[in-house]
Amino acid sequence: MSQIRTSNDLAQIVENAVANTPVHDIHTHLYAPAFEGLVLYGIDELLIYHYNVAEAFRHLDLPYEKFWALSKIEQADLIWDALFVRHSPISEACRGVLTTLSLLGLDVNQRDLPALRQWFARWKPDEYVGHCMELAKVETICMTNSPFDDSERAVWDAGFAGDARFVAGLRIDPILMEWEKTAPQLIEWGYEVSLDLSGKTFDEIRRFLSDWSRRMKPKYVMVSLPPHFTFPGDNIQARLIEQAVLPYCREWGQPFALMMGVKRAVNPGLRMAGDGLGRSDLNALQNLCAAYPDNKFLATVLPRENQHELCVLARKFRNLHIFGCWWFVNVPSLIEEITTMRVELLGTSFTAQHSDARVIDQILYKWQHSRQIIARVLSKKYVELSATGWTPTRSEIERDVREILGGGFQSFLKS
Ligand code: FIX
Ligand code: ZN
Repeated sequence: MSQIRTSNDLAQIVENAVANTPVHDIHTHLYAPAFEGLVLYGIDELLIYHYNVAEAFRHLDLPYEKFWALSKIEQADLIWDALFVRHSPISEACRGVLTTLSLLGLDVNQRDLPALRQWFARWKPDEYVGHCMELAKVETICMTNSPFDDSERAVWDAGFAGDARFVAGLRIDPILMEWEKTAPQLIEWGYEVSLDLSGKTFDEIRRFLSDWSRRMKPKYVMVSLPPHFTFPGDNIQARLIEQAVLPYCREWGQPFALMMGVKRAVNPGLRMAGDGLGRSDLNALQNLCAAYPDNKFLATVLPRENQHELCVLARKFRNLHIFGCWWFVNVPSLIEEITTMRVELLGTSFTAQHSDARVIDQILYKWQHSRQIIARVLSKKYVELSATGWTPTRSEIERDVREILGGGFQSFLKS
């Protein structure tokens, strides 16, 4: 067994392992190139990412609707001016744009937006997706796929041939969060459901999900939930989960992914940038894991205040796999805190990060920033381990890193 001697050696090995292990990005809003218009890339898309929109409006003094009426290029110009020219781009989202450009080999110091636009114009989407995945060392990307999205559905209807780099995740928010709007849609598509959940409703929702499962072959079914979500309960949402979603998941062997704690449209004028967060009641997740040992659950939570409780829940339930530092906790100080806590409470049995990228280029910065932090956290832990006399080998470290960068998630899917 090759022994690693000093803490510097150890840090170097961890850094290399974390930097070079290909990741499975298990939750994104990215699409395979075949989805054409849904594939976002380039400097303007990077600038108008909703994280930047929210930050820019702290400096812009035009009405929201005037901003939305502008072209993407005009919106990007305003954001560039507000966040990069008039102030230093030191927020995580702004730094992310610069890390991305720099990893693409561009000179950010020129502060030359037209030149950046020219550079991106030469790329074709398919080549560019491959280029970003290679640079970011991302092996597979899990999309967020909604049968309720008209432009996306058209691609599935046309018979999407599949793309080995992309896997599907079946999104069901419209069913669980907006049943009154969704039921008529399902009826129109030929499913015999009723607003009051009577008759064949649950069977028919399962049939709907199964039909889409055959098409999409999703790895899991997912929903984002508000802070007030409770389970069990005498409400439509809880009954749909209990009698349609969970039986479907058991039948297809798919985990149910809960992304908890989002408060939609706190400021509707900001559109997608207007969502906030609120502390969630994780008893709901505990009740699900305890009552349904034959179901598998994936979970990530938005509020910092829920992170510790989530770790403890994962210690109690092996049918729960926790993942990622989602959205407002995907900032360096909190990634470090959350990842440290997870390692201390769960060892390596969690998935450290997902990108949530919407623009393909973002996988560059999101993974680069997170990898640096994950490496730092792990190095510290292996040094502490060595102090006991248990010296980790290079292959043990590489195995562990594979586990927290997607390998553990894949084993969980197979379990
Ligand atoms: O619900 C989700 O999947 C969220 O990640 C998104 O709705 C959110 O807009 C986002 O992009 C966060 O990173
Ligand atoms: Zn997301």
